[in-house]
Amino acid sequence: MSAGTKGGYTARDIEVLEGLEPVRKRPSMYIGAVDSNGLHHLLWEIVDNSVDEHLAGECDRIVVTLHKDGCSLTVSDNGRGIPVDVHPKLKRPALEIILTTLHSGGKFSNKNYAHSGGLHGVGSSVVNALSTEMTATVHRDGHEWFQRFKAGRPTTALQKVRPFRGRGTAIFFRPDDTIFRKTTYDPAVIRERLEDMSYVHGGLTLVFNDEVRKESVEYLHPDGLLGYLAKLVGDGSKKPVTEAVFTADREDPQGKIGVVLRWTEATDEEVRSYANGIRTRGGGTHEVGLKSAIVKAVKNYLEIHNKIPKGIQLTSEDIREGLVAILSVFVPEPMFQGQTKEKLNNPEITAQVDSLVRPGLENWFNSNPNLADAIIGRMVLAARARMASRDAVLEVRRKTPATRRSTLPGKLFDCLSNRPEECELFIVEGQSAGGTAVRGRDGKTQAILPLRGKILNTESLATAKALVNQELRDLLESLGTGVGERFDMRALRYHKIILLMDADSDGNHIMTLLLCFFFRHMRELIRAGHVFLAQPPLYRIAVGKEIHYALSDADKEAYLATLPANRTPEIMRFKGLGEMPHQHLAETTLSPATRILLRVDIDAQLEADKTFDQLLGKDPSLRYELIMSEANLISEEELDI
Ligand code: 0RA
Repeated sequence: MSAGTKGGYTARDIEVLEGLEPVRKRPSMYIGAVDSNGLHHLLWEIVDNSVDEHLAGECDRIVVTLHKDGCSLTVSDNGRGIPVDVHPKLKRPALEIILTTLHSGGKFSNKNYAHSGGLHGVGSSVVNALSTEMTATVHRDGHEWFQRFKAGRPTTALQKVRPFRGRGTAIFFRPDDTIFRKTTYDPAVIRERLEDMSYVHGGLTLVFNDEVRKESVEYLHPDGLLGYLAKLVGDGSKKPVTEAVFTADREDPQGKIGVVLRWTEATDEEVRSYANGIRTRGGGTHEVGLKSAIVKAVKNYLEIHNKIPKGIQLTSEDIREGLVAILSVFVPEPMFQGQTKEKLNNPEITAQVDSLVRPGLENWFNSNPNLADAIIGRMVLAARARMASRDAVLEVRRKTPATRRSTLPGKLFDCLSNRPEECELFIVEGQSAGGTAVRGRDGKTQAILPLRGKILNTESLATAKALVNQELRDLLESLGTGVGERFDMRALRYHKIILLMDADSDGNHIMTLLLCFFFRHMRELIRAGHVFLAQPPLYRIAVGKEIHYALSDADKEAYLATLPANRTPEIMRFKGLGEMPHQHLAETTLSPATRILLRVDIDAQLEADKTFDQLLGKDPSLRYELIMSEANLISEEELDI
């Protein structure tokens, strides 16, 4: 930890803007939404303030504690402590002003690039406004200080509690359950974010105490991004092409950029980017700069050394295949874009990243020719594989009658409506199940796509190769969005895409392959909440006139146990969807009035990543076991009734 306080701070530096009523009136304007994301946003706002202290060189440890109730939290740090001196005009302590007004805090208005994402210091008062209770405990100026708040208003004055030698801040808050739909925090989400932060802010220790589950973890990675890359490549799922890692760093008044990368034998490309410490899953201008710098550096190197492979046109995709890269930038005023604010939109950063990475990478190649040759060999292989799969695609095209081309696939039973919001696509397995579904559906809004052939395991395939598979191509044509670079969510023809498979191991396998395809190649669909699992019943149990459907054996047993001894149930087991009377399928699984759908959700993305690797990666025995025990991708709370 570096010592010394940059520039004296006084309460005068705080520019007061307004009170907190607007925040309670329109919370979503400040935190995005009052859903689980918004709830977690509160925590990130508080943590970001502590991270700012770290970036100022004043704090090296942040502790997040989730209390027993599962919804209240304490965030503490060993920074300078929130200032407690009295504002000369407002005659109130700085701490109280910081936590009760929408302000631009003094330390944030000096255009210091070193602040984290969030709301640049307005954050903690927003959290206060949306909490039934908040307390601040500050160690500073030789004392412990304390103040309590309710819904953004002080309920005590700032108290000088006792003499105290250390320094730091602890903020406790309990989100307001009259504002949030659900106030319980997800420990997996918290852990993932804190772990990410520990890599991006190398040297900062982040601790998570989960008092609900009585668990505690500590994240510290002094070697920062390099450690992150080692983790991404080192778990055995990706074989590196060379041992060498390329790194580049720059820090100047305009910002800070860090890059680490290496090539692997994997057939996908994995770029993780961050802006001001926040993961930018949607990429953005910084990622564009990185990708184009890499491509240009490789092309320049090939040209200068006369190494352009003969008869092969290397595309950008070939060059970046197998690449694993981590990019972290800090900019003075980050602009985030997109529905989930996960895309960086600062135009100036593209050229800054490019000018760091391009010459650096060329240099790296020039001074390590053997390594450069190995990496280029990898790219040539990628190009060959691509050309082979393109030929395969053209082959299938030629066999398809011209009239069907670029229209909907012949086996799709489309619905009449062309309003995507109300349209649903059921993907079913096999012709007979397809027949049942077609008879049971509401033809106005429900379309059926029966899959007849095998679905390719696309876990480790580039998208172009995945689409050699006829079934996946039919699926894609039905959806209408296109894929990869050309993916366009606005063209989506159905807002609900529902996987309807038999409740047996084959059905599970197909479902997993489809989920894998969506996850690896059309992740936006899952993220936007368009992908669902249907839940067809396994049993129909009739007791007199009363009908009960059971989803599983356990479900059946549980129901039978509730029956009085004198009733004899009539139990029917559905062997498969194909053998189910279509009326039964309609009332249990298809009809929006009576069905229950599970929405597929990626809460902790890392977890999901791992699950698919395990499911569809190398080891087939592991795979089977996991499929049977079901991927943990499904949030049962997200019910659509
Ligand atoms: C305003 C000014 C200074 C520090 C902080 C706020 C501060 C805020 C938080 C929130 C959580 N932990 C925090 N630690 C510090 C600078 C104070 C100075 O110059 O001494």
